[in-house]
Amino acid sequence: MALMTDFKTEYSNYVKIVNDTLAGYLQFDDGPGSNIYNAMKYSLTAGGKRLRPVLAISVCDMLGGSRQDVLPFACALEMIHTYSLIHDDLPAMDNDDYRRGMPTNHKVFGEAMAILAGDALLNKAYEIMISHMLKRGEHTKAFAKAMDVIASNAGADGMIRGQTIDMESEGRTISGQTLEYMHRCKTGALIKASVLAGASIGNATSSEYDSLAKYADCIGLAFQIKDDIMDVKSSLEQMGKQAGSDAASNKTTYVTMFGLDKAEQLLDESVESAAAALECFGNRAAFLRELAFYIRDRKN
Ligand code: GRG
Repeated sequence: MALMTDFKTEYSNYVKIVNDTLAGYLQFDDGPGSNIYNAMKYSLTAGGKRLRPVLAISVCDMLGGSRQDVLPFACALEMIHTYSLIHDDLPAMDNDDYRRGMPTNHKVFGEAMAILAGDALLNKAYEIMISHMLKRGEHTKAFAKAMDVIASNAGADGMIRGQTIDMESEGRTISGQTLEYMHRCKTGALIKASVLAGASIGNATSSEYDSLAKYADCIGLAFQIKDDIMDVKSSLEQMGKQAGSDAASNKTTYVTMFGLDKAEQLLDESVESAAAALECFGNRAAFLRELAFYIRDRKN
């Protein structure tokens, strides 16, 4: 299915709102130590699809929620995602030289500053969410619920757990079950947090929340399978990072485990299931439905 032009325009509009809002959060003076902001800004403004904030905002939009309220949470999600990429690229982890088409943070600012930039982005994310909650003084429960889902999915039972399994399984054979669990944590958890934060701020009913959780699980899986497929099929130019890095580090992926054809079939199935999970929203979910196909058809 070809992507609708409307979808691409709508997606770019969301990205613009996110980028403009992020810029506002990174104003700084040039006093001692302000270089930390240069390092944070470098990775945060290096590009990227902005998938997580786009998910949070579009889910909230679909439910008729407030843009003003969802934006700080959307930006916080992008900051958490960017911190994870900076740390993932460090010599102690994946030791990557390129990210988002540019030299990695530690290549430009040095390893110690890259660690701090990741830490500072993580902190900034919570500063932004908490200060928005305090400023608004109403809907506190919805904001707290969004923060709870973000914190738990980004932490030791979510993204960081996935990264731990990834590190520990390098060079070893893992089962299909462990592979799926690893990706559900490492990649899927923050994607799910993005969808559910948007759902909380948009005041989803409990059945809407459950449908969106199902959608999020399916696109999270699809995202990872596509990532694995691109790792064998794409070039550095397309991906903005070294292609073939999974094979080089002897990692189990959907492609090494199932072969390319089966991985592509699993990808199609996850995207179809994601679309099916949105049925209860009817036409209101057109953008989110297209987004699932975008995840399958993306080139980077
Ligand atoms: C170091 C705490 C810690 C966690 C790292 C997210 C992660 C866990 C590592 C990133 C490594 C990686 C390539 C994971 C596969 C999927 C993924 C998250 C890709 C990058 O996300 P995109 O494609 O990136 O949304 P952009 O640059 O578009 O935002």
